[in-house]
Amino acid sequence: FSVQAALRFALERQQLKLVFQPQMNLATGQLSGMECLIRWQHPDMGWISPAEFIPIAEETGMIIPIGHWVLLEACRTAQQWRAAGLLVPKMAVNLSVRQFKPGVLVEQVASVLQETGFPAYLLELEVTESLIMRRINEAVDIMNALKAMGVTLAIDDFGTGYSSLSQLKYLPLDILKIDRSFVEGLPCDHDDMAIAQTIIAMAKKLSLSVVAEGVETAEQMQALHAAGCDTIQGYFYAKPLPAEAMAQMMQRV
Ligand code: G
Ligand code: G
Ligand code: MN
Ligand code: NA
Repeated sequence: FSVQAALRFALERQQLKLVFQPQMNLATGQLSGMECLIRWQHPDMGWISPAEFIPIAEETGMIIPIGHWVLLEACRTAQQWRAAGLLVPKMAVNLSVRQFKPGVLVEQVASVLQETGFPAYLLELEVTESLIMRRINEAVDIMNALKAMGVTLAIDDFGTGYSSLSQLKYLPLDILKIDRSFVEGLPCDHDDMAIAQTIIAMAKKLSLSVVAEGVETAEQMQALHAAGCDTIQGYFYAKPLPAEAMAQMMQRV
């Protein structure tokens, strides 16, 4: 019984679930967005982290049906919230490199938006640096097509890959997410502080909005705010939540 078969089984038997992590706008203190994260609830092994199974899903190609399910389930859930009269903020969905295929991804996003009725302007897609740098030419075309549909684009785990902001200026990005490894040491670690301040200042000059990940303390939040960061995500504000708990954080229209 291979892991690939187990993943296919998991998808068919509804063992895959989505959780939603709220994001807070630092200027207003209000909910301003959320990131959708996958979980595997295995009947014997309990919760399995995506850090463990996403790489296997990528190797085996299972990321294609799983990625489609994530997008569809996320948009369907968020559209149900809207239909129930909730003020739904922007929702970010993670994409992996294997999903970034010409002739596949753009069509898939368009069909999911059409099928669910979820508006493109509320959908944000997160891509990692390594993804973009590995397939820069294809990536630019796909990203331009997604932008043209009205989707927001974010670069995830920024600072952990090989790209520089000078390369990023050629990409149609809207948001840069600072990796939590640089947030961890704030505000005491001078190197982390310098890196975070530099990333934020340069992102601003490129007109990108900045989301800091993994914010766990008030001190980290204050340091990021002072450095000009727009938005935070992390345990300090909220953990990734089941759909019902996420809905409770939203106001009524
Ligand atoms: O939420 P957690 O820390 O367990 O996530 C671990 C990793 O799995 C993160 O890098 C996150 O980006 C990734 N991940 C979570 N959900 C998805 C998803 O739906 N698709 C992809 N490709 N990666 C995801
Ligand atoms: O790689 P990506 O940024 O997509 O994944 C975000 C991951 O970070 C998720 O797995 C999520 O569970 C995790 N995460 C979210 N907030 C915090 C936090 O405050 N601290 C830590 N250590 N991890 C977090
Ligand atoms: Mn992410
Ligand atoms: Na990240």
